[in-house]
Amino acid sequence: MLILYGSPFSSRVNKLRYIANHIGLDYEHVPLSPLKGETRTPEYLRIHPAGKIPAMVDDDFALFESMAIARYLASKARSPIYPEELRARAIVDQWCEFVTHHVEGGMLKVFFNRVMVPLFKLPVEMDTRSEQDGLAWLDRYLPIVEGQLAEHAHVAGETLTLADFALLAALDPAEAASVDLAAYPSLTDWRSRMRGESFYAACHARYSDIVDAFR
Ligand SMILES: N[C@@H](CCC(=O)N[C@@H](CS)C(=O)NCC(=O)O)C(=O)O
Repeated sequence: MLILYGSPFSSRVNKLRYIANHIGLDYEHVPLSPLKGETRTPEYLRIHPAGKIPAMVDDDFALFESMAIARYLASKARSPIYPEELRARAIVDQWCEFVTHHVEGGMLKVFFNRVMVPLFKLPVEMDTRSEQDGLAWLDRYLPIVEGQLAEHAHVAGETLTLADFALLAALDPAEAASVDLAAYPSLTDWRSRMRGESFYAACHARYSDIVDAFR
């Protein structure tokens, strides 16, 4: 049995749920929350030694790090969202890395400071410098993704790949974090197409609904 662990508050968890739904994998979702201490049990620490989400168990095989899990799921299903041809796969990996480090990295700095710190009364001060840094990252890196989507139907070219799921999940916190994406019309169009897909609706209508449920 395939089990995906992690709260739907985590966009990295949702990335894997979108992928598993798209591929049509039979899986169980166990929505453990780090904020409730549910990822610090001895059982879970055997799956993820740092007590983070997401993590996955496939029968007797455990894995953590969301992109490693994403690649495992797609490869297991031999899905075209992770092409086997060397150069096609390298291009998908390139965009997955770019999106994860720069776009997700920027968005999470903003989301953490604007939403998570006040919402969960975290024992840290809102860090304006980190928030502004996140916005600067988005200002620097989103135009590059916009340029790619102005020329191609998908992030890594003309077909749906892991890079689309990585970007979709990375951008999910935008509304909740008041990050305006209107300056990026091709990205906005791509995003509404992706959010209209059944793999997304099987998780939620909008990610902001998940955040609002905690308000
Ligand atoms: N690079 C990791 C990041 C994992 C991560 O930091 N997850 C967050 C939630 S999105 C978490 O578990 N935070 C709680 C903690 O650090 O204890 C991945 O992509 O899986």
